[in-house]
Amino acid sequence: MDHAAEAYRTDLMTITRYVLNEQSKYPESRGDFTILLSNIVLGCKFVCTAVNKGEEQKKLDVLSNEVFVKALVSSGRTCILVSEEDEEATFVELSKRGRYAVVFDPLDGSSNIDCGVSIGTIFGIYLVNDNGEPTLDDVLQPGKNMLAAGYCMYGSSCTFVLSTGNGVNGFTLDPSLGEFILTHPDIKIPKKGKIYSVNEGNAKNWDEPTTKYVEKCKFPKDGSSSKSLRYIGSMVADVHRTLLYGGIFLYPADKKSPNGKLRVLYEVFPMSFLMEQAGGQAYTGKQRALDLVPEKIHERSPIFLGSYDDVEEIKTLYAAEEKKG
Ligand code: AFP
Repeated sequence: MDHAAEAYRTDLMTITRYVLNEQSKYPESRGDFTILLSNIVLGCKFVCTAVNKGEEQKKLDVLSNEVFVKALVSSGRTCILVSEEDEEATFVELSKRGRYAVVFDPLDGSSNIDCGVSIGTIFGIYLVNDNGEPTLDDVLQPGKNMLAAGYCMYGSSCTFVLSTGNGVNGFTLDPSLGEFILTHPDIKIPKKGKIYSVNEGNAKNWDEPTTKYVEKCKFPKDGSSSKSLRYIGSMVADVHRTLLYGGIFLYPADKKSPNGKLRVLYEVFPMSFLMEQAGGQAYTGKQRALDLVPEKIHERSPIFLGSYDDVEEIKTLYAAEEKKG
């Protein structure tokens, strides 16, 4: 890389410019999505600053939720919001209503805040076609119907990863400009990886396919090398590493939590959307994750996501288990 040229790069692809470029491919588009996304980006910048100031967890959880709800409602482009922090969905009042439904976790991994581990915001966006009153059915849709999904990671740098259904791109916040600049264009996950990521403390309660898979990661019998274990316990950070380096992230079902821990709408779906867009796969143990049709807004699902070949292996183990009956 020519570092001198990098240091003085003058043709900056900001996230807004990127989304405007994408929008110009659709002549019927009215710029609503660009406005919506700018408001999400604004929320992320605010949370980034608050996280860097070292606010305590409880305060940050509440603050982040407030910031995103206010930014999304005031965008005038949303009709329904589902937040991890709010038990009920928010239906936007008529005068501020738009065509998009946004599902989000304002601050995922927040139990890690007080020790400075990377945390993040995760979001997914649906387009609501009907002109009638919005209903919960507008968000209880399979993840494959999402128009866009992404996350913002608050770590050693602030990174925004976005897919509008046309690949995955990563942007890094330049604090001096206050802008997210495209730094990771067209992210593709390696076809196979060397890392597995799971909370092994739950191993005694796992089902057979998960147990066999993790055993295989540690003691492969086909002559391949063992995989390394990396687990941060903050989904955005674990998924971000998986996306860039390859491998697999697992939050399986177990005897105590038959549906796993992670939430379908604002954890499983957005991350699965990004994985598929980057060339990987996402599987629930029963089906392609994005085909799942949620029945409740805070529903949970087991999830296996990451490099194509690694997820293929776990799918094979579940298929064999099903055959056994
Ligand atoms: P918190 O938001 O309570 O920290 O939970 C984080 C999370 O939802 C997700 O970000 C992690 O991947 C997962 O939980 C970690 O769960 P375990 O602590 O059970 O491994």
